[in-house]
Amino acid sequence: MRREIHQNLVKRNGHGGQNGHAMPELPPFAQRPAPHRPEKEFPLETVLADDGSADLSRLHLPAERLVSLYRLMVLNRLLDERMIQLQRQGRIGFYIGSIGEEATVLGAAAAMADQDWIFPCYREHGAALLRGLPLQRFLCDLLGNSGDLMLGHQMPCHEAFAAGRFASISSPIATQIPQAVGAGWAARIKGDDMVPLVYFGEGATSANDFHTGLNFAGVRKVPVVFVCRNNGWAISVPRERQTAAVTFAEKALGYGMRGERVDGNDLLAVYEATRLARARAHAGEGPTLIECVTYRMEGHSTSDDPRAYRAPELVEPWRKKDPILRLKAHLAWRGLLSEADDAALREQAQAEILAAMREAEALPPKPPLESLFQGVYAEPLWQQREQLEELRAAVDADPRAARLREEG
Ligand SMILES: Cc1ncc(C[n+]2csc(CCOP(=O)(O)OP(=O)(O)O)c2C)c(N)n1
Repeated sequence: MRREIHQNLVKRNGHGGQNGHAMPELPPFAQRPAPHRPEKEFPLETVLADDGSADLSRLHLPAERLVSLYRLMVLNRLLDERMIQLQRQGRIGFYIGSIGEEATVLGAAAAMADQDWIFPCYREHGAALLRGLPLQRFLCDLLGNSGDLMLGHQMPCHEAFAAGRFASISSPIATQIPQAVGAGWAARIKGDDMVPLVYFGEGATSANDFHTGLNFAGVRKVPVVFVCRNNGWAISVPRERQTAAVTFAEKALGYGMRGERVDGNDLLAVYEATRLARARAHAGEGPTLIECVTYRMEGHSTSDDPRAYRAPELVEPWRKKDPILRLKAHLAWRGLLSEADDAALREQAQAEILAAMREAEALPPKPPLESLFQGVYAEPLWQQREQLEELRAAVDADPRAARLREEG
């Protein structure tokens, strides 16, 4: 039987390679050129020029959608700035934002279809908002209060929004990669038109789950889009310490899939690369790894101080490449946004954030005790019911119980 299969394979693929697979004709070993030149084969794709102009034939985004994405980028930026301030004031415990990376986050999410699941890392709050997560609910997650969709079970900034197909965030680096591949593989088996989008930082490419996920996706031609946010840093580890490769995009070659390298501060380039990757995946052509080259302008999170390991001069050149300024220049170039429009839109975004924060802070500060095991199992286990009873009794016996009960 085995011999028959082997003979069939040989018949199908011809002789020459391992297991009968045909190998391409190459010059003799010693005369072969170096395998590839990544800088040439994975050039940095840019659509937006420095002056805001762009080849409009490469745009597949209606003007209105572009303006609304710009508005969301601004909201995302102002939200991050405000939340960092609130953390410093002690009103929230922790924050992790995407200042400087908004084009990568929003450009990729905007290019996917509504039915596609998003598997986030932890900097993609903009994508959750794009998928309809109400701002007030996001803020409740930061407070872990009674309005928190995660019922206080997750750490802050680990929102999930099932209604918007935005999957739960896992803190351990890269775990979302095989999860997304599994979702894509399941969709393919079921015949669903669903292509997952998975985000991760360049640091995640050093984790086993990156290899496991990409290898499986390559072998099985799983419909999935991998977006590597190469923001230069994994906390204090610079990009150069993460890989000896020239680019992250070239890693796609080793998994037999297509790799792209785009300017991650150019919303139009990120959108276009993701749109094409989604179309290929949908057409059965398998996965794509997209490296978005961007920069983490702030610390890793509010628990980090980049001054300890990063010279400020390194950040300066990136200020000129700010993704929001670049898209604003483009909108101005096309006559889609005036300075007055921009000022009004910023004012509106600030007001929205303040109103949402006011509403979130007015809610009872804790989810009800009963929600402790909610969503853990379909039906609570007897052990969990018992533990909850014990806890309830302990809370009632505590002199501070009245206050705790008041808080919910
Ligand atoms: C498996 C694992 N190892 C280490 C950590 C600690 N950790 C949290 S964030 C982070 C850096 C990740 O950097 P990168 O993947 O480049 O994403 P970025 O934060 O830059 O967006 C590390 C090492 C973790 N969360 N999980």
